[in-house]
Amino acid sequence: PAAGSSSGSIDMELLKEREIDRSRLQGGKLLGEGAFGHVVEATLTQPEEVDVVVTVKKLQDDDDPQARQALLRETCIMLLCGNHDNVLRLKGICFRDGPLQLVLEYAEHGSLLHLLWTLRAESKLNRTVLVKKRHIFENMMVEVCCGLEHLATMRLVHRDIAARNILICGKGTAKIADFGLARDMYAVGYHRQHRGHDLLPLKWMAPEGLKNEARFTHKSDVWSFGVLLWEVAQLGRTPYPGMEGAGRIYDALQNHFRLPRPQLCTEERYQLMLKCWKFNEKSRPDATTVRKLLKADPNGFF
Ligand code: ACK
Repeated sequence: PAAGSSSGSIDMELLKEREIDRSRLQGGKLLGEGAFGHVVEATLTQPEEVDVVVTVKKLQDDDDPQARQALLRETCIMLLCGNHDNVLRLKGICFRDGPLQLVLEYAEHGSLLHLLWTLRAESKLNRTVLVKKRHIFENMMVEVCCGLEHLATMRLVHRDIAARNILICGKGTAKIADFGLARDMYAVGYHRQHRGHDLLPLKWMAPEGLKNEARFTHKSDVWSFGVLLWEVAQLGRTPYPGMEGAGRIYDALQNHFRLPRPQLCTEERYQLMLKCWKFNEKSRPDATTVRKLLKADPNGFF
């Protein structure tokens, strides 16, 4: 099943295996809030180990059966995803005797998008900071590729690879984060469909996803990864400013229009982005090839 898709069943047995008793959680500060849900930092007590800091995601309206179903479905997908250092871990879920709560690994440094915004502000004061931090971002992009390779081996498609969904843990490790609620917190990157709750990340979507057929494969994640590279080189700016609507973006892409080359990257890095944005998905590299190309050009940013 495609991650984040509305298909796929809810496996209650699987959920029960990972149930966390809500009395083990002690809420802390609010990290973010939106119309559909909120994210808080919390402490999880562990029977025979030291307590850990975790992140808890809750729905704003737990009585909304559709939202609950969607979150449970996403949880099952995350549980099927297995463990990988570059995919944010789901520690468990509270679903009995109260609101649905997802217990996730805590990412000390927040999202990559946030980090890019901070870097943009810092670099206005002192441009040398960019060159100093270059290797950190190179490394993060390689790590995201490793996460994508893992998802591909698990036959999972993320469908929402973007800087807002990459979280940065201690020591600067980049992790592909869960999906769903970020959509709500960073509404600016999304487009609301006419009906329903669905918010679509149009500007990160490959043409086959934008078209009516709405097809998503590993190669559509590679397209989004190309947009992520562009976000890094643009220090977190939003792609295609002023261009709105699936039809308009699709037509532009079909007419060979692509995001322009950012000033803060090498020609080689831009060529890599263009490879990710091949109209025909069969011509796009897979995540393994992208990772090798990144490593071959270790000073591609800034
Ligand atoms: O962009 P941020 O710094 O990273 O601010 C948002 C906010 O909460 C609302 O989504 C941050 N966030 C989301 N998931 C986690 C997590 N697992 N650990 C730490 N911060 C998180 C996100």
